[in-house]
Amino acid sequence: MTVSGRYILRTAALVFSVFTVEGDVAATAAPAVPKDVGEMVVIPVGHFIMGSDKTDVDKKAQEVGSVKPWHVDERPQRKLRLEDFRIDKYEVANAGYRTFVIKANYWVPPAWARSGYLLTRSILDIADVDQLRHLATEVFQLDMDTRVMSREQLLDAIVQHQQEMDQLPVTGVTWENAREYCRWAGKRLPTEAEWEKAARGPDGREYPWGDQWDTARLNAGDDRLWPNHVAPVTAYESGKSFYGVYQMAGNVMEWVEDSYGPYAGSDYQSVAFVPDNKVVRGGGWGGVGHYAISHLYRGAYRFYLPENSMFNDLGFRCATDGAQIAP
Ligand SMILES: [Ca+2]
Repeated sequence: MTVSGRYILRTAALVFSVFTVEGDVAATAAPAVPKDVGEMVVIPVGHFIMGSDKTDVDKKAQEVGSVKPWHVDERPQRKLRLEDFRIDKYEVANAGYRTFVIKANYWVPPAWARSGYLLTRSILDIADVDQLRHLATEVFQLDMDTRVMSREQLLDAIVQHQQEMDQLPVTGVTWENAREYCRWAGKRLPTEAEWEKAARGPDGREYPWGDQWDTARLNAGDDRLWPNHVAPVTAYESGKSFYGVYQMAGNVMEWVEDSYGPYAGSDYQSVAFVPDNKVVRGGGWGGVGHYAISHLYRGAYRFYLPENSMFNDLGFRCATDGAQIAP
């Protein structure tokens, strides 16, 4: 049977156990990295604007229950120079992360155990019609009348649903999981500075597409197009950054390499400045409450989470040094 990472799915009706594989996978020191681990964009050497000198004069942060005043950790605004680097054009998608899980025999995101994403076709093929019906309704939660569907129709519906899930960003991964994926793919997490340059361009844009807030250019959680809130990683072409990087605002928040700390020259002090808190950028579909606050999607906005956090609006993308694409 095909092996699919460290994974066991149990449902009331049936138990599918997918065990770690034969020795050849675990024993291979450096499994071949497939080509589908993510198109990259070159961010050329040069200066960009990091941070901001804005002040929360109207105490907007308090209105939404934020203890931290807006902008306080973004100061002072600086002009920094970075060597050229590359960054993933899209958030890391489920499909790429699944390949990593299988090839590297890595831990499966807990959400996949509930969503059935890792159930392979070979496993589905041995399920009878009642088991497929149960999977379709209880695990995949397909919105269709499964009582009238044949075994083949159920299989087709499940496979199509899995293919749609391929294109969604992976979520529910810790900072370490994200780092391990990037390392496996021959990459690394972007630094906080690299992430901000890729998002804001060379001229310090407020949002990836420009300075005006525009809810049509990002998934801030109030877009009814997406039944489970999260959009495919290739969506929102109109919201891409100066360098052509997608969804640097919204969809899923993104881990970066750095721990949360004060910028050089800042006198702001915070108990949150500890190594275990990692910076998270870009804002996600979860937002705050049930409406999008434009502030959370600004290119300069800094958020942080303990490094073992897992959320369904938290993902990542990778970066690597230099402008040269490896053959
Ligand atoms: Ca994002």
